[in-house]
Amino acid sequence: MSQFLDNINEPKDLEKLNYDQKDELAKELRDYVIKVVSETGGHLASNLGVVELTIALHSVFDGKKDKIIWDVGHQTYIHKILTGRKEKMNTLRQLNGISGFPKTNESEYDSFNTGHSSTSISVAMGMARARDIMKEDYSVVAVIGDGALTGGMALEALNDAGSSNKDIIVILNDNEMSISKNVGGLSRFLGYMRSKRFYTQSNKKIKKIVRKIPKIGEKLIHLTRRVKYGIKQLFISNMFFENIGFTYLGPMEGHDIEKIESMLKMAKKIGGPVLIHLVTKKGKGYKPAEDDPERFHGTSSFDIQTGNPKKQKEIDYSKVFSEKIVELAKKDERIVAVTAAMASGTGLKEFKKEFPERFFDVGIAEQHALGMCAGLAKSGLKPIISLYSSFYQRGYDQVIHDIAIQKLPVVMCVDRAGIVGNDGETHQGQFDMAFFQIVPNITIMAPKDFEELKQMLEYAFKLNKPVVIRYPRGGEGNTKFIMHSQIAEGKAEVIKYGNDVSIIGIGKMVEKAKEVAELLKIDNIDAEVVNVRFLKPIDEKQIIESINKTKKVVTIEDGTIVGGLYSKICEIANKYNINKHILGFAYPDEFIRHGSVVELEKLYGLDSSNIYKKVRESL
Ligand SMILES: Cc1ncc(C[n+]2csc(CCOP(=O)(O)OP(=O)(O)O)c2C)c(N)n1
Repeated sequence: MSQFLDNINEPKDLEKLNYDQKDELAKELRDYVIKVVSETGGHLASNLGVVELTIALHSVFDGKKDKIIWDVGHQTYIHKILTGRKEKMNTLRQLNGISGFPKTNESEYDSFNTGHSSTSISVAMGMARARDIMKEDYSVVAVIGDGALTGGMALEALNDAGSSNKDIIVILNDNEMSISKNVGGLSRFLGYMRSKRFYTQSNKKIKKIVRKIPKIGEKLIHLTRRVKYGIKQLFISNMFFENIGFTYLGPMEGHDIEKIESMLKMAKKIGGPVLIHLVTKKGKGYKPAEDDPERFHGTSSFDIQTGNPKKQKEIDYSKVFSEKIVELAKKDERIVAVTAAMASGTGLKEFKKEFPERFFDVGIAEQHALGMCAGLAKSGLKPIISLYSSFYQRGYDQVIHDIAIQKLPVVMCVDRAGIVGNDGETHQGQFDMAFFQIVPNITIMAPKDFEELKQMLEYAFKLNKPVVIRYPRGGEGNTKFIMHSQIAEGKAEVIKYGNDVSIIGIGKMVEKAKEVAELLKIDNIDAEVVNVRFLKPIDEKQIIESINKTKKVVTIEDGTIVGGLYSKICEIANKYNINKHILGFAYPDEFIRHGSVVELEKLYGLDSSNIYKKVRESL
């Protein structure tokens, strides 16, 4: 029983509560969200940090009419609970359940879909401009973390918004953390602002002075932006946000609902671009998350009492990468490693520990990270960068323009390639094979298991050119293949010879190819299994040899059907005038929703028993 939460079914219900009751509601919301995430897994620490802010936002704004855009969107669990999805929270991130990110098709209170970082201010600016052109009347609010503010897109948008004079409110949720501790000059600047507690100090001084001015009195505090700006400048030097055109309010304690509400109301009144700087605590109210906000940024299910995960993590691809890259860097001091705010997720934390001066976390800045790798490579070092597949989308031009055209030896590791599962459509890594494949000068590899990843990493540095190595999330419990023939550029590996059907797999799907071959064997169907290893350059010779001798060709990949392995094999067959039906198993040309990887593989017919059935039927 939750005294207040039980009676909140929509934001309007907040009107009935006074501030003490809202504080109680905040406690109940925290307990509820901890309970939910302890079972479903998800982004806990970020949500615990925005409880008061979310209550205040829904108290001041009309979420159906006004537009609240949540940057990244991983911090919207409280928002979901307050906007009619309380009862569905136990389905969070599960197949057919509610998403872990805002979804416009889930609720009219979700005004924009997010998932990738740093988009909110751009979107808000678009909405504000549309509102004014269409002569409509609503507020536009972007809620952005200090981590997300390190992304180039956010800075581009700030630059535009500052000079626009548009009514837009940016709420900077500053908890000093990205996933790990936030980095960079901007983060240092925010730290400086926080330490000064400018707003409270200057605000008191301003009030004192203003009250002394005859006749004008109190009202002046709220009156015009220009006056306020001028007065503030008397006390605050180095006002970055003010200087680029924002009215800056803050920094302010971000867990005081009453204060946040009054600040929001003030921002509405002031008009023009306003930035409210709130200082919050990531993980607030749950000791294990306060003590280790990084681990509780995104967590699997855990025990509430201890905070310990219910399932201990086994070795996975990121860990294998982590160990191997440290081993290689010990032997070659020209190896340097780069990440864009994902040191722990990608497994680069160990590298950082071992070689702090050869490790660079540039913040949520994939474009800069890749551009910087080009510079490192051009100047004689051997950069390796690890980003998640879906975040390479951000740095695509840097891959083409800065790295590939100049054939610079950058090793680009694509972690979370293929379907990642519960984070859903914004995070699925289904496109990388398609978008890397069309770029000239790049070698693309995908290991079939952990051992092959190690070999590929070693090999990649020898190639002395742009290399992509893609591997999936997890990998625990996957087949460990016995066979590991030596890697050679553009050479596939035949795992099993056969005469009836050629099954060509890539990366983790080679395991499925092997399982399908074993199932077909029971029916006396003799399958050949090819581990293609290199999507580019692809082993045309081996592929032609294999498909020429069998009756049927099957491709299996964990990416989109458009432009990946299947497309490549069709191209080869056409090029050499081989007229054979090619059965492609891949994800369809659509965005793949959330659910566990196993469930999604089943749903899209990519589990071995379905592939076997379909191949059997087709023969
Ligand atoms: C383009 C992109 N790169 C990386 C990520 C992974 N990511 C998700 S949340 C996050 C940190 C966000 O930090 P902040 O904005 O400060 O929010 P907080 O969780 O601290 O509240 C990162 C790096 C992402 N979502 N999008």
